[in-house]
Amino acid sequence: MKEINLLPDKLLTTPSVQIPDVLLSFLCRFVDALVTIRNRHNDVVPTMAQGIIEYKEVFPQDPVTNQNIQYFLDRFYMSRISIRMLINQHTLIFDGATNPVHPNTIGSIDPQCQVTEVVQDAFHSAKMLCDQYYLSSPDVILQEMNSNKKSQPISIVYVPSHLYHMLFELFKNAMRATIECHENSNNLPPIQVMVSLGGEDMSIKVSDKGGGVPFRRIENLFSYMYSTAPAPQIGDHTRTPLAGFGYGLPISRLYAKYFQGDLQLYSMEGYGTDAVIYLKALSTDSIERLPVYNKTALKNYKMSQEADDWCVPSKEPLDLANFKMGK
Ligand code: W6P
Repeated sequence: MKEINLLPDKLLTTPSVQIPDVLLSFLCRFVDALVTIRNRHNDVVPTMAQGIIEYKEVFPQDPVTNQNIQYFLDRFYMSRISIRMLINQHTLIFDGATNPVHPNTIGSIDPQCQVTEVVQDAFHSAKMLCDQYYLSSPDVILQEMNSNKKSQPISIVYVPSHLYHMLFELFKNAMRATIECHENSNNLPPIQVMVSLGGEDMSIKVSDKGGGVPFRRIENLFSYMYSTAPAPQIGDHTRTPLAGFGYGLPISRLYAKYFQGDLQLYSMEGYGTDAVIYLKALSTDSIERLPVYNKTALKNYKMSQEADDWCVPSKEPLDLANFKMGK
């Protein structure tokens, strides 16, 4: 429909090619319907989180349920990211106006997304939250290495809002760790950010000296079940806590994976944590990654109910675990 408007005016105004009013009004109603659908599903993430909280109030957490919830929600939220991306593209492209701040964007895609600008925006927002909550915040040291065009700022084709979401989450976690680890000291070690562009990858490393996380616990940071907890009731609970009570990390990793990237944590307990976002440098590699519902998917739900093929600590079959819980 947008492309029809690119035809010569004299052709567009011929009786045969002219777009009928009913079609134009249908297009408007379609955009309105999309906006309604998008709004209706705004709260899906906290609603599902509440469901898990309610489940945990009644049943103990077990590895099998955790694995199935993880598998389901990763795929469910990946579909959701994709559907909302499509809705956003349609509504942004059909509302006619271009974004005055970023005139080159196509819907939510910026063909020249300035990575360090998004890093600074996300850091600034996290810093404000951190200052509000803890009355202080660490500084940032930002470096970049553009191996393709030395001395030029790094830019990629990307959805800036997705990049912002991931970085904001990493900064909140890095700041919280830094502050809680250096409670009794008056100078906080800065958060270091390295942005690097190669021939295949564009990588962003966020490093904190917040004392790190034991290796055994890293996986739990991405678990929907283990990282769901009711918001803390202590202190000022009109404000949301800085980090650690939500789905920030698993969903940030999905944003990275959505365009064939990834998000990984490398932690050294006792020292600090490096969080790395890997994105594709080339738009030709940034293909949408979507789940498929088939027999393999079905098998994934059944598989975890069989006995583990490694001894100590063994993962027990579901029926045995249930038996032990007295059901
Ligand atoms: C931590 C835990 C964490 C998660 C994500 C990013 C950074 C950090 N630092 O200590």
